[in-house]
Amino acid sequence: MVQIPAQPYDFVFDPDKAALLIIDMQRDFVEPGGFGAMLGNDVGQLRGAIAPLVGLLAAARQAGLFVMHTREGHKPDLSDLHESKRVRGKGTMTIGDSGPMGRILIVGEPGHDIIPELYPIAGEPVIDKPGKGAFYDTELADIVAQRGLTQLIVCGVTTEVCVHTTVREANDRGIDCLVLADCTASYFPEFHETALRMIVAQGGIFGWVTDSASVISALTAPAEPAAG
Ligand code: TIU
Repeated sequence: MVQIPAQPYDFVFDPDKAALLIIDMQRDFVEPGGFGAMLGNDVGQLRGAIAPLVGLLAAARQAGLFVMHTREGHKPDLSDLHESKRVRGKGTMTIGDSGPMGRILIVGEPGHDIIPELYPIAGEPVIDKPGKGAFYDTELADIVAQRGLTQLIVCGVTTEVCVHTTVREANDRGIDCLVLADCTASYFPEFHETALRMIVAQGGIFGWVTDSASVISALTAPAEPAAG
């Protein structure tokens, strides 16, 4: 057990029951020509999270922390795409249409894949999710149960959409979430700040917030001597 300084109070980190969950660090969200850009966003707003995440991921792997990745997207036949999501926004292009990185938000297309800087390695589950939350219609709850996980260190994009939805889903399943301010990002900086404040308000109604340096310190801290 290691105490990690956090808001609204210290997070008691138990690496044996924790995992790093990296949400949707896909080309479709952080590179031009993908889903995020199609929605009218400035994808450059998200890129600041990449460098801190690279450092965190290296430290997590070094420490042997269990790592999971998610990708938002849909099957090529769109059988897992609700019509409500397909038509939302009334844009000229939508999910499944062809763009510069292949069909938008479709599994197997270049844009759907995780960015090279954060590419998963063997042993790190990649959870494909059709919704904003990582628990909806995925195997994540089974993995959490099988491994006895009770803590998630949550990173990725975007703070107020897929990160927030996942944190809320996890919270209702009895999982403590520690969200990293520098390893999450939004197309709207003010939404990022407010989303983080919403997590820690009311005594940590959805969880805790800290930064990658605090987690890296905890991951590299010498083990506590055994009691007695
Ligand atoms: N649009 C937006 O901010 N986010 C998403 O659609 N998905 C995720 O957050 N991954």
